[in-house]
Parts: sequence; C-alpha cells; structure tokens
Amino acid sequence: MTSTINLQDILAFAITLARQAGAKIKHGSATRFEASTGVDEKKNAVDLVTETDQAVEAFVKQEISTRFPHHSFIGEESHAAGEKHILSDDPTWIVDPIDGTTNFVHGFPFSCISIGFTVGGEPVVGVVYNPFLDQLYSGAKGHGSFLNETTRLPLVAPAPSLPSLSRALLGIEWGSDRSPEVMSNKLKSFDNLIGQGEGKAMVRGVRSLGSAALNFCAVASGQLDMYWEIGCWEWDVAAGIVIALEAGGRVFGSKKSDLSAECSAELVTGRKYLIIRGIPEGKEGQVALAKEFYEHVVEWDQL
Ligand code: LIP
Repeated sequence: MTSTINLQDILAFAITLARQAGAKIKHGSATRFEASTGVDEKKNAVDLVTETDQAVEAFVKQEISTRFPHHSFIGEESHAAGEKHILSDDPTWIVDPIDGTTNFVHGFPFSCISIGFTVGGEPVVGVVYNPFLDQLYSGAKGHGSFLNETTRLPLVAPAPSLPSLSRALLGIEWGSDRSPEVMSNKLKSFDNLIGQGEGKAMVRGVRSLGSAALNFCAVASGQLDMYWEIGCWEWDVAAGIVIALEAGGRVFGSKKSDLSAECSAELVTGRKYLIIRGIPEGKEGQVALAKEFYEHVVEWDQL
C-alpha cells in the first residue's frame, strides 16, 4: 500500500500544514487570556483543552479532507467530541493540534502540533512543530528525520554509546491521571529509576517536557537517551514514532510485548511507550537496555 502513496508528497503537505497550524497556535497563545471561554477541562482539572486546540484541529482536518478526501482522520479533539476511531489499514492522519496544552496555557514554550500519517497501521510520515521555538521535526519512512528540514537527526553522529541505564538522561511525564493507583505505580517506578541502592538504576537525570511528541523528538535528536510514558494516546506519539525510528531509535510498548517486534498498530494505540535513541550497540543494545529498564518499572493498564 505504501508504494502507491508518495511519502515525499505527504511529507511536504504535512510540513506546510504544520507551519500554518503553528501560526494559529502562536496567535492563540498571544490572545489566550482574552479568549472568552479560556480553558476547559476534560477528564479532570489537569486535562486541559482550549479554543485554540479545537480551532487548529478543525483547520487541519478540513485541509486534509480537501486534499485527501479518501484518507481517514483521528484527532485528539475529535475523539474528545465523541468521534469513535479505530486505527485501520487505511491511509490515516493522526493529529494532536496542540501537544503540551498545559504548557500552552501557562506560556511554557514546549507546545507543538503533531501530525502523523499511517498506512497499514504503521506510522510512515511524521511532523512535529513547536512554533514558539520555531523547531520543526520531520521524518518519512526510509528517508531519515530532520530538524528544520535540513539538519539530519540525531544531531550528533555517530551517536555516543549507552552501555547501561545508569548512564541515561530519561524523559518521563506525570500525565493527567493523578488517581492514587496510577500515582503509586509512577512514584514507585520513578524511585526505582532515579534512586540509589539495591534494585535502583540511579539514572543520570530525568526531564519532563510536558509533550510526548517533543519528548520523542528529543530522543530522536539524541538530547534524551530514553523516554517512557503510560497513558498518552496515538495522536501524541504517531508522528514522533516515525521521527525517532528514522533517527535510529527503537520504540517499545508494554514490558510483556515482544521486544524484537517492529512497530505495529497495536504499539501505536497501546498507550504504553518506551523509546530508546540510536546507539552504536544497535538493536541488540537497545533491546538489552529495554529489558534493564522494564526491570525497574511497574506497568498499569491506562483507562
Ligand atoms: C500531553 C502529552 C503528555 C502527557 C500529558 C498530556 P496534551 O498531551 O503529550 O505526554 O503527559 O498529560 O496528555 O493533552 O497536552 O495534548
């Protein structure tokens, strides 16, 4: 199926669309305190949505349906409005109009639009654009991934070695599920990763950008060694998966999954994600790091 679709055309369209959406996001940010409705809540007080999220998704959805009327569309705010979606084999656009909405509301400059494109359930084109820092990450299957269209990722090549978890700078997120059970699992996992002593990994550090898509891009760039999150959605990760894979990264799902398996629709929609940057030790080294990582974390099924 991919062979009948020109990925370079899809990529060029997605880049143009991301920049157009980015301008709307920046305008929305500049006027965010004047907006009549301001900020709304979804599942709880920390799961936010704004008029700009909704307006940008409506714009992007319209542009895609005009250019590609036979393609499917999955969007965060369409889902929130009750549109049912199943990631099929059909060419599908998977969009988060503003990934990092809390950052957008607070003026913390790590928000982006994430535009992913899948065929056969596999992400094959991804564009993530942070208009506040004017950083556009892009990737297409078999064509590499880039920052601002010309700087190939990872930013440092050859990538430095990563012999163990203890040498890692790790991306994590607190997410929007703050229920006691989920928080207990997160805190136990984070303690095992950051702490010192028996059963602890004592990673070099942890960072939370507040955007899954930008965390994926930081791993693709080589600025983070790994990123782990349970609870985000396919619209948060579809674009970032392509960008990370094309930069030599490897994406894993649940600790119970086949760690040698390639990316699948089940992984994209599985809501459990571990990404490890490209390393000289290659796939074998990445799988070994994933196994070491999973020994330190407690998983849960995100509702
Ligand atoms: C965000 C994700 C992030 C997660 C946040 C939030 P949003 O997406 O990118 O990984 O930790 O809770 O879900 O809601 O800003 O589009």
